[in-house]
Amino acid sequence: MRLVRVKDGLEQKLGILENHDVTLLPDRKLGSGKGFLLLVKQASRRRMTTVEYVKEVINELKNPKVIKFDDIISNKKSFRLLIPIVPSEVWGAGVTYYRSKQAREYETSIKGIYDLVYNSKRPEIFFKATSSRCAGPEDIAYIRGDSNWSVPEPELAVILGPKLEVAGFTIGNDLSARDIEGENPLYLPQAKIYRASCSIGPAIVPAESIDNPNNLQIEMRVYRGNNLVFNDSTNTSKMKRKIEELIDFLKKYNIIPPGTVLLTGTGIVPPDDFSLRDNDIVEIEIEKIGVLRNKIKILSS
Ligand code: DO4
Ligand code: MG
Repeated sequence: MRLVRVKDGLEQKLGILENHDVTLLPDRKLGSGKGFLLLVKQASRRRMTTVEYVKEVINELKNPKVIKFDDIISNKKSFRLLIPIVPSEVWGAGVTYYRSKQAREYETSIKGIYDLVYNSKRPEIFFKATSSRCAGPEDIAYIRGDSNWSVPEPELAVILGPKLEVAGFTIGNDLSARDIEGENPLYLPQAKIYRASCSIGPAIVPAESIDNPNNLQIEMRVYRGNNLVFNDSTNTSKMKRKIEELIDFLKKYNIIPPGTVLLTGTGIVPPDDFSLRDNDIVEIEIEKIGVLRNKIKILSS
């Protein structure tokens, strides 16, 4: 079972995606962008899993509205896919895969810092975005106008529940400017945090539906016109840190609001001469979650 958020005419609704059909939940509160969190809370009050509770909610619907997922993706009949959660905060973990460490060491002139963080007990955790800086599935995501070396970073995204437990999973794209990050590590916030630099979606999978998040296949494809210009894959089993370890460090001495999204780092980095261009299409696929697709545009100042 997967949860999606859908614009249905003027209304926003949470939908339950099973096979290729989406059952729209009529309760408006659930369409608000905090709907998944509300369901998790309601389920926990009833001592049920989120999946059990959602099944009960669907069974009680009289004349449920069921639509085709493909109609939403193709914007048919005034449906539109929305970001599945409106997160208060998005945080990122960095250098959690060997490939990321290697790429970071290549791009910087200050050698050794990424080797250090890869091997240290403390992970790299950074602030990535607020909801106003996020893009949803099928939306435009941006690269900075003052960067000549920008890349997508396909990452498993964890959604924290009311008790900051792992409540669900989705996909994140941690768009980053490698030239700005490489020039000076203190420029990291500028390399990472800007308008629509973080895309999230297309669906949320409740945590209990994924047996082992440390073994999920991730694939990224970049299309330029009709050409596939980059394609690579990895698996979350290659991550050096465990998800719980990253969450423990994120929570320590901090105030993390429920519904926060944590991006767990990238294990795919395009070749060093690759940069995203205007109108590229980035597709990130994670098994059991779906495909997050965005068109890329260059931000003007
Ligand atoms: O310090 C760089 C951040 C790296 C990153 O975002 C990643 O590994 O995913
Ligand atoms: Mg990243």
